[in-house]
Amino acid sequence: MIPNLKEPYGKKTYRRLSDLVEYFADRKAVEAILSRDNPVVYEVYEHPVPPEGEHLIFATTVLLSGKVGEEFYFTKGHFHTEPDGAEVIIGMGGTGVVLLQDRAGRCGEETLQANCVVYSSPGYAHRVVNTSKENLVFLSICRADIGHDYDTITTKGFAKKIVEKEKRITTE
Ligand code: M6P
Ligand code: ZN
Repeated sequence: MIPNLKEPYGKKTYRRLSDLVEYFADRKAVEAILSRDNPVVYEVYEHPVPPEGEHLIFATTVLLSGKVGEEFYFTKGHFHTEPDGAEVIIGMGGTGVVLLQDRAGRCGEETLQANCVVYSSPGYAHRVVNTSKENLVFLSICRADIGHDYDTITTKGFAKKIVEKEKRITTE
């Protein structure tokens, strides 16, 4: 049984659609939503620890259900740097996909759901996508001195998109 680490937590971060403008493929759909609203896409609950290799970051993310155009809600996604360590992602509720992409741009995908573990090896960027109608909740664990590289994803993106077409979940 995996404990629900939403409580206690020391830090809560909201990521709204306005924080993700450059990540979604359909910019018109982004602007149309933002003209009415600025929905929360995900929340990260973190227990702060010293940024040292002996410690572990553990964070619970609640990724809401929704789409921007055809594309399902996702986390920004990032590589790790110096050290480029691994991350363990444990599903706690809902259903989705983890995109795992190496620096050469090769992208794989693994299912994430309750009681299921996805391992992001060193050298791989990870993005979680919620393909369900409920919240996708997952716990992530990695070493606390890990560096985060978001720039490579904002400039190059992921090679795969998870979309809904004619009511079917499809990878493009
Ligand atoms: C997981 C971990 C966290 C990350 C969060 C949101 O919980 O990878 O480190 O902050 O997902 O993902 P991102 O940082 O890519 O927005
Ligand atoms: Zn990570």
